[in-house]
Amino acid sequence: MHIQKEAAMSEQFPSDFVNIRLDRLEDGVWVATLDRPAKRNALDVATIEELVSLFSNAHRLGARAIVLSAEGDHFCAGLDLVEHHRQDRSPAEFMHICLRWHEAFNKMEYGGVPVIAALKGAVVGGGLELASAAHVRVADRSAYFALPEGQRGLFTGGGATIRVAGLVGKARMIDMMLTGRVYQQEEAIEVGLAQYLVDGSALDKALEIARRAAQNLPLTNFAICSAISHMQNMSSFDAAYAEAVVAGVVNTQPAARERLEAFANKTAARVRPSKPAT
Ligand code: 1HE
Repeated sequence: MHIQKEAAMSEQFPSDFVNIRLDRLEDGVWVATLDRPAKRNALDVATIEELVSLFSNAHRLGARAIVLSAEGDHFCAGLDLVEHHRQDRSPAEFMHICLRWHEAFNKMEYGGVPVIAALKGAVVGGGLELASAAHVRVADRSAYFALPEGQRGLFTGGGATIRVAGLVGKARMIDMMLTGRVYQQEEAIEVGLAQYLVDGSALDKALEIARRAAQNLPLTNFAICSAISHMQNMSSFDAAYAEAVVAGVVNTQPAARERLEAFANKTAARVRPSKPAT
């Protein structure tokens, strides 16, 4: 009975999505594509609910890694400003909107499934908040990063004060908001907004990273893509304790025995310096 219910749920998921397209590839790699290019993938209420559903269910439904991509020339233009303008929300209503953003982005960051963002064009406002909840960010040469809220009479509400400040430091975030400063290309990498800059397609590189990550054991990836974030929220003393507990569980998992045996037998790959760029 229970199994039937689960199966029915997984069949439905995510057939009711409108603004996100989901392609499940081989080996549990999923590609989730923001699919509202006519609105530059602006995040309206419906899209945020789809993100909550996607990232709440992905681990349970067998995703081993997720590439977060976008249709059109731009990754994401942030909060749907037209919807926000038309709705004329009260402070309490907008607070609850922000709480749903946090639900979506927390499920993404703490959900235990590696999320690799493939970035292009505008990665701005709430779009940068979304990207900063991913575990790895890959930018192509068209990608540019900004927090235009300051100029629009707004403030960030989707976690930028935590995640963007965490990536670039509070001084840079304050400057971005006060002046509308835009980061792109090598400078964006230098300040920590993305970890990879590619001449070709960010999606191809993100897929390569996702496929590689998906080869790790799921419990190991769960720890990497959940425990590290949780531990940043703890005192060093408590984080060290939590690390020991997580390592106790992960480092003794039966599935790891084969990999340890291969190392002991000298059949496993050794860690070597990467090849110098040619
Ligand atoms: C939008 C949005 C949007 C585009 N909400 N509809 N974010 C921003 O301040 C970014 C606002 N957007 C832009 O600066 C530009 O639109 C872009 C640089 C992203 C793209 O420029 P462009 O020239 O390719 O497109 P466009 O002509 O400006 O817009 C095309 C359509 O997308 C148009 O709709 P149309 O029906 O008139 O064709 C735009 O209205 C629509 N569009 N961006 C709604 N953001 C939880 S707090 C989070 C705080 C924030 O994120 S504040 C938002 C910051």
